[in-house]
Amino acid sequence: MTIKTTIASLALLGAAFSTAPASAHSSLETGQATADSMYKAVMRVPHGCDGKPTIALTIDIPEGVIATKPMPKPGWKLETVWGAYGKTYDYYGTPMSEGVTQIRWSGGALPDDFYDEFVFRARITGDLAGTTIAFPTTQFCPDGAQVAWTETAAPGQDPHDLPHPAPNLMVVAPAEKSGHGHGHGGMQTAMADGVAVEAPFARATAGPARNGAAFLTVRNAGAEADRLIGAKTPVAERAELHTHLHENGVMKMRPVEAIAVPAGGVATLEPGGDHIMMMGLKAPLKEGESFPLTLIFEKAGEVTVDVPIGGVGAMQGSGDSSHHGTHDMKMKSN
Ligand SMILES: [Cu+2]
Repeated sequence: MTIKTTIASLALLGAAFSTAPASAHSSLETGQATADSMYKAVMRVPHGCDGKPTIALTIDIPEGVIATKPMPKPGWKLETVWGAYGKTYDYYGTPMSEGVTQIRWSGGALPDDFYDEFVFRARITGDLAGTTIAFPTTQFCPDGAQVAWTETAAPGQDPHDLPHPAPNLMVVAPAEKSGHGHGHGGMQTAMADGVAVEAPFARATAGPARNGAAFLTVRNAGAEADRLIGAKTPVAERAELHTHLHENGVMKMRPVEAIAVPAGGVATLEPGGDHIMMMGLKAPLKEGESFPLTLIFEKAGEVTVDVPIGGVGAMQGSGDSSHHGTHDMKMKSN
């Protein structure tokens, strides 16, 4: 393969270029999905054909992936091939025995120097829990040539040795959604998919304040980075992810889209830093009470914790503070 640097195309692509994968293989942006849930697949195609544009692309949908819906792409014609599934699946109470088995985008052009993404949504059925599935993907070129990402590893073979591996998706069993708090010194813990939420607390609200803040620590024992992407609670109209910024010597709060939780690392939401902002409280937050708060993670899904309410200026949970940071966590990582 030749390496070309085209200054004009780099400038044109701007920020989008920085998200191009390091590998030149076609791959799924999110390589892990939960069984019995909807999955948004973003197929990343890092180049066209060898020196020529890719003018069509197909993705084969494996058995057990149902209710597949591709996203139309401007400049490309979208077609689907339907076929019978190997069995009848239950789709929210409706039997489903056939559906999309291949998606085809055509009539567009992905120049060899560029990167593009092709998107679809599908339900990953429970049958696939604990397996790795492949989405064979083929790029078609103007002269009838193809770049086929369709190889799967034979038993005992390292998939990294394949020159053109099919994009893979690892399917994990559904996470335990019921956070089981162990009331150890006031500490609450809940976990899903290797992500543990520790020591949540909120500050009591003063007088008529209609907004409140909650703080907690997220520990990620998994091998993959995750992101906290939202929160909800029945005690407020909405909950936002916020951070604090220093601007001209003034501390300001800003909503943020997500809070990163690095693989094997921790995200700390604490006073003066990142926090969960609860807007439109339905009642004041009273010291000594608690409320449920659901945290939404990009990969681990939803985790609900019970948040104890401390004083107006609380800096940590109301439990025995000597346990803070020394608490032994039990983690489930699957
Ligand atoms: Cu805030």
